[in-house]
Amino acid sequence: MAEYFKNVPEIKYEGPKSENPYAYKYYDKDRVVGGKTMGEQLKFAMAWWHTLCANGTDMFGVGTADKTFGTDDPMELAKAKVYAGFEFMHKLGIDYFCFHDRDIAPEGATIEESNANLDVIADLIVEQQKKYGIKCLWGTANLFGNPRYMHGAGTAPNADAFVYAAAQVKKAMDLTVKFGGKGYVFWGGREGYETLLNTDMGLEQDNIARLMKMAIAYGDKIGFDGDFYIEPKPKEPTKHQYDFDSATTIAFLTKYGLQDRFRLNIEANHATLAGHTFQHELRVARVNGFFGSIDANQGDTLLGWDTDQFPTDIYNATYCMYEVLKQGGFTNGGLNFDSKQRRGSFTLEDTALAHIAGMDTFALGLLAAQKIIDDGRIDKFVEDRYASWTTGIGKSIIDGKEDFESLAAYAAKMGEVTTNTSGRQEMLELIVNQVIMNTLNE
Ligand code: XUL
Ligand code: CO
Repeated sequence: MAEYFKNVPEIKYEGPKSENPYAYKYYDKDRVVGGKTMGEQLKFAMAWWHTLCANGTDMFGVGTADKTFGTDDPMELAKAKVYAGFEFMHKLGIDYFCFHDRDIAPEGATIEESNANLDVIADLIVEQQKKYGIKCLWGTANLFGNPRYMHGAGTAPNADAFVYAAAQVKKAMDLTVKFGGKGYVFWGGREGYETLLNTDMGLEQDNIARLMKMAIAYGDKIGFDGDFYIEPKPKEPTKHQYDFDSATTIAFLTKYGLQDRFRLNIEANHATLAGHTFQHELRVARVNGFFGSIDANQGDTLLGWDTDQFPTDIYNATYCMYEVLKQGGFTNGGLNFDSKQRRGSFTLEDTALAHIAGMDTFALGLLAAQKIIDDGRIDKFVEDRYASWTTGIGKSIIDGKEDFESLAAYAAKMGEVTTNTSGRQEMLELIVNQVIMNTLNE
């Protein structure tokens, strides 16, 4: 069988001192961290669309990378991508993949033709899954690329576009179940608006909730026992997207009674675009019971668009893995690299090196996050900071024993607040630095 990533060897763990670019310095898959192996804690997934399809095309120029895998026939190319993708995941030790329907097989002239193309490729994917023991993390439908979705899919003003979207989601869910996927993602790239002058916002949101309810009902019929996810993003491609950020999305899910089956798929670069940190978005999801899965990339804070870069920022990875560990780890979710190499890094070797860099960054983040927890100083500081809620008047408020009258009387007796203590932000930041440095020097 053809080898596609010819210059990429099987990537092994060689430790932090290794200078071999084709080796992991921190990702030691079987090492136990926080009660699970690194492989189980991190659950890395390859994004079919970026890794196998993205060729560096941007608004100003054609592709720079050759992702034709030796053929220009659309179905032959789809098959070649299956072989190339599994070879790649196997070589890197990546156990999961994520896909859109249109990444894996070309769209035909009719729904039937598109679905027939999908069926051919899906059988090949299942064959390769068995061969390599690789799983599907989540599936989704591309409801944004085709011109039929120019005004949206689940939020389209034109009911026919909604109908087509429902048909596509149905098939994408069938495929997800066929691949054993435990997640189904809704990312609403066109589910938003450009101007309120032509938009019925209330109806649009009611309708996409209807689409999601139909997905839950259909999932129950076909035995989908995983999680549905919404992937918040504030803008791009539409000016304003309804799933702006975690908080907005949680309000939407709660309003429409979708909270039992839906969780969030948080993407680092989408957090940046919403003006939040990645950790903020994860924390909002976690404390409200909506933590699900992660698209692990990074943006450039100087740019206002979704650069989908491979993650190399140790702080962000550490803070992210801190949230994951505090959550008790992933259940159905994992870390999907919704990331692409830069346009100038145009070789297949770069595709591998970019993943290695991203995986090592998150492995280091996991090690540092576990160390922060084991070290205990940060958690202890937070606990002490809220100690006034565990005794006296604080406890009494939490126990529901107080009201405005009793508190006004208490305040009159108490007088001015004299019990504030320093927030010690700089000291805490230094502790994080110290722990990360110790992790690096281990
Ligand atoms: C786009 C994005 C998507 C979703 C899946 O910004 O993140 O690739 O992850 O549709
Ligand atoms: Co994403």
